Amino acid sequence: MSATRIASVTGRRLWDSRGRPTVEVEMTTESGASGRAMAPAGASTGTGEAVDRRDGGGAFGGFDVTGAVASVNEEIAATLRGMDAADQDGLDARLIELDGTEDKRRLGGNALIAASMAAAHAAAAALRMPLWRYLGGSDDSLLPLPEIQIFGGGAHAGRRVDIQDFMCIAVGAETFAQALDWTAEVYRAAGSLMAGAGKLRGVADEGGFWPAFDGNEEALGYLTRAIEAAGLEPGGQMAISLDIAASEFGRGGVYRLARDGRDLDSGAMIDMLKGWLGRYPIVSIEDPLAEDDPKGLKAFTDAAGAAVQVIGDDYLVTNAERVRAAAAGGICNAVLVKPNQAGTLSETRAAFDAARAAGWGAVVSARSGETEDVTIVHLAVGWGAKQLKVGAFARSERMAKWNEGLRIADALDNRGALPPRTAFPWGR
Ligand code: 2PG
Ligand code: MG
Repeated sequence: MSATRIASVTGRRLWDSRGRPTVEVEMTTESGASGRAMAPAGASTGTGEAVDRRDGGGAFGGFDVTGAVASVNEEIAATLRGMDAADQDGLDARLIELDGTEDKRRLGGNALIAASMAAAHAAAAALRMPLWRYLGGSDDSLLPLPEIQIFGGGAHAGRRVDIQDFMCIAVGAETFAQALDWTAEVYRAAGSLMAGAGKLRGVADEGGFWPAFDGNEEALGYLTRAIEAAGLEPGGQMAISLDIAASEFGRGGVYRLARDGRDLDSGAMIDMLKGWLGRYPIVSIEDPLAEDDPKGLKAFTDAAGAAVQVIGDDYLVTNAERVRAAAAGGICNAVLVKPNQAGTLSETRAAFDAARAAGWGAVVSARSGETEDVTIVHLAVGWGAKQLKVGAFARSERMAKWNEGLRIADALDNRGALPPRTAFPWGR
């Protein structure tokens, strides 16, 4: 008997934060340890992502996953049984080979990522280690700097505004706990400002306030005022981070800003964003141009990338090859790392390693459709990723992750210290 040899693999259908079916995989080892993981789901997806297997048809809007769960219980279980849960690379390679498609659509990216992450949980449990430590963490590991949504938008808020995520980053915080304390105050202040202006309409998919704004830029004014109202110095202590998610409203070099009632070409988009950089304390911008506009992405990075983090999400889709090519071409300077975009943990790790090798930033990220699964927090700490994006400071699928970070912090010698400011583009 080997402690980490896989004895059983079970798939089940559970529900995600949007009330849609999702896949959970539970894996046991011969020593009786078990681990489980659930697949998240995106709404603003890049075209190069691993594809979830969904049933289609009338039930649950076509989002049902009985086929993906069957993939787990039949082919995946039969293949993984007897393999070593601690051999992540070997096991993921078998999963990729078994699926046999370019984008994992046969067995389903949702089935594969849940199985791949469940193996890491099972191996860690069999070795009696917390997952973050099993993944490479040590007593002096650092916690990632949180990037936290205050207003939602885009595909996560019925396109009420075009821009998708208005977030804040506690650039002046020294510990993970302090970053959360400050963010809690900003989130509260933003809610009060919205209520005072008669604009409070509940929350969007990731828990950020529903963006009842008259234009995209109005949200930036509110966010800056919320930082001030929380008693924090905009830029010095709390800065702004945006996910433009431009692939959602830009195609073929035309960007249709429905909320502002205008169409921009790539150059005008860049000018608009540069204007925002001049007027608001923004330190990070994700997907400023669309995935089909690498020239625009490069032009933006050339213009702003020395001072601002430019994150590729839809264009890079957590793919190591794409990260290497984009780094060589100077197309952005950081990558969003989403395990389910890649489809297995080892491919996710490869994309993260490629970013590190290029001297890039890397932000481990949740999806807009989430669950109580906290694997990404362990990945960020264990791998030494310096940033974590999880959505807002509300809704338990988000808070589960922030709270898990606080628990991990308690186990560390430094009690949850963040990387020094000089580790980030805005501190250099
Ligand atoms: C993103 C994510 C999270 P989605 O675009 O970065 O905000 O959204 O999961 O819908 O792709
Ligand atoms: Mg994004």
